[in-house]
Amino acid sequence: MSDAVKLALVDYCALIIIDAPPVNALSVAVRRGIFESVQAANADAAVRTIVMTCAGRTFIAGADITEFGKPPQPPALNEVITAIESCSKPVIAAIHGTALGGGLELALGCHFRVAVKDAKLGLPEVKLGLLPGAGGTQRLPRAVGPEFGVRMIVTGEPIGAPEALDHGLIDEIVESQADGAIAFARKLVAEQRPLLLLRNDDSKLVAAKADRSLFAAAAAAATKKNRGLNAPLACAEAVSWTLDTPFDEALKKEREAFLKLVADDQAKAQRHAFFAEREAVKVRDVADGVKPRPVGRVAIIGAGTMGGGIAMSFANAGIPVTLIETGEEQLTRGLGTMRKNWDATAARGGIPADEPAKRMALIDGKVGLENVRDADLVIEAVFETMAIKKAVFTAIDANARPGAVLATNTSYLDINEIAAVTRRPQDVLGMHFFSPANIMKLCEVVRAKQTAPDALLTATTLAKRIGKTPVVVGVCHGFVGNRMLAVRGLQGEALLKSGALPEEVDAVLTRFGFSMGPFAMGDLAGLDIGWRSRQDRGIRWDIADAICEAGRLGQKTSKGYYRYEPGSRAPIPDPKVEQLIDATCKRLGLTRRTIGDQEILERMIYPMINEGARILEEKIAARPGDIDVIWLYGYGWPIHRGGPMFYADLVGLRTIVERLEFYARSLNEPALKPTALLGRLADEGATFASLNTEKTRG
Ligand code: T1G
Repeated sequence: MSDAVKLALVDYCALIIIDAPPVNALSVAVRRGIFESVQAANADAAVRTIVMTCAGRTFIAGADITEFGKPPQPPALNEVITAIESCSKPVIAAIHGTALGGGLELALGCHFRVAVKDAKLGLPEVKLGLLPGAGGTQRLPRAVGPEFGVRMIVTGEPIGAPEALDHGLIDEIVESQADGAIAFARKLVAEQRPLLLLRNDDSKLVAAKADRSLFAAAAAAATKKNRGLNAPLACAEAVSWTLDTPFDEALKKEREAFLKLVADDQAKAQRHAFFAEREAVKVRDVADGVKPRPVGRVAIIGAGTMGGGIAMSFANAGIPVTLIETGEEQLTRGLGTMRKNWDATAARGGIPADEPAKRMALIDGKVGLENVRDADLVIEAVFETMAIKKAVFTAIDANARPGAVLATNTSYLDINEIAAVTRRPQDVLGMHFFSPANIMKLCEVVRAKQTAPDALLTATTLAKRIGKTPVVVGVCHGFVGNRMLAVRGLQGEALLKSGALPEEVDAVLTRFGFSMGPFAMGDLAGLDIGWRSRQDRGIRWDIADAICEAGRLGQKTSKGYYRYEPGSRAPIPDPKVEQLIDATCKRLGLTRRTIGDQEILERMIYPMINEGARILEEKIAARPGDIDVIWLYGYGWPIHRGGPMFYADLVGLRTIVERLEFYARSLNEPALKPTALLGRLADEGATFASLNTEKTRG
């Protein structure tokens, strides 16, 4: 037996215990250990039942993703499951924590499944650009029905044990997994219950076989939101084989479909995203032994859109919040918005009906900055001007308790300058949340020159505790995400001057996979925000500024780069915008031309990649994978494209260098010249991935 899998005997029950931290993934050692243990237990005359359980915090969390892309080693998971199904004795899966992917597929090969109440069960392969590759597309629908099965597999969302029991995915909810399973096994023996394998049970397929429209409707609903991803459609097709293809033949087809997907760039991108996110949250260059400071209460300054969203994030995690405003009216408005948002979520069934009141009870609304005194972490989310930030930090410094971490939510500003107005620069850092702050996962944690390591760890630890993905970045204008966004925005302006229209640029980026193009996004956010920021810095974007000067500030004025019908958010191309662009270009003596889609894509994306390389050179971001995570979770970069730096490796750095050099010359734009790092990597035939950690090298 391998160390990862042990075999014990309890009365006449063989206990197969998988112990492969951190999540009992099905590495080759684990697969081999299970395979040998099942065969040994089945051959042992003293054994009458077999229980499969895991040590540690969870049941098997799936195949070992680090093995993907490498030569497969026997036994394959399908062989292990077949060995289980070949047992003449009942095999019971004892589930706690999560049974995901191959872990659930293995449990589906068992005769019975029991789980503790807070266990979760799911097939999330679609989130890795895959489909369940060890019989899940054929066994799960036989357990829960094809309509519910296709929804689980296409969304990849897990379900809890109670719902699993309701749908027949598990046979019983037990107090503790191993003891509960052993007791369940005793019952089986006493009742002489027949052994029925899912592979031989088509009882839940009868209705859908008789009326294919049932399954077709469920599959269509599940794949409706699919945006250019291959895996969801492949998942739905594989599940449909339960209705018309014999089990073993369908298993072969499933394997072929899996192998096709796993080799696909989309799956590589999603695997990269999975590991890059987990690497990004590990704070580098902090000495061992440094611990985060304890945080019992958080003070949020500003109850507006950002402050309210941030306060909700902490209350959602059960952390008490002091919400501070300058006046009762602003406070009441902010609290009202939070309550309305929670009520709406409860009305949709997203949280229990009594949760809004419980979470509101965690929010202590106060007027006056002196109320920061009880907080261990203070987050400022006030108006985005340096003067106001400095005034607020001066007041926070005068009132906050010693050792409190002082965070600013600024999107752009120099945090070293803000820290300098306090007597405690070592406690000052940035926590840049993204709107809507109670929804968006990304939090850029900005390390200023004097930020103490334990203050930094306090911010990243707390961000994770409230379900965010914290990425540590350095101080510069716009940090990482907004700095690259500004580069893309400038290229968007340049493309309009060259001859493109807003709807043409947006169409290229939505086809690339963004849910919304930059011009429609600008209209949604409000064009005056960027306009004011450019004015503050003495920068003029001729067309963007002309649009604002014409009173076209976006959806809030029913017109921006597009026009909007009353009550509608649907962007409609507006000939007046084309006239405005033409007039501006004529005034500037520019001749516009037709711009092709490929040129639009290259001029919008490659300069961003170049800026990402510059950010790495300046050590504002530690790894290319961090930049990918920031764009995936803060700016809606399409998951199946892996992030800007991952995408650059797919295109090839040599190609990107050549195209940037071409545009720099032909457009007379020296800023487009490739950075030294990009040029060096291209010359070496290297990739950005080579600068990542081992796991995120793809
Ligand atoms: N393989 C390898 N490593 C994994 C892993 C996996 N499946 N899951 C997690 N890890 C590592 C992770 O990289 C991190 O490592 C550590 O475990 C803790 O993870 C055949 C083909 C289980 C809900 O998609 O959803 O089965 O950074 O930080 O927040 O059809 O991990 O510490 O070095 O996420 O407590 C399908 C993926 C695979 C589940 C736990 N399974 N994992 O969350 O910890 S494909 C999945 C998760 C498959 C079959 C197909 C979560 C978790 P490090 P963590 P967590």
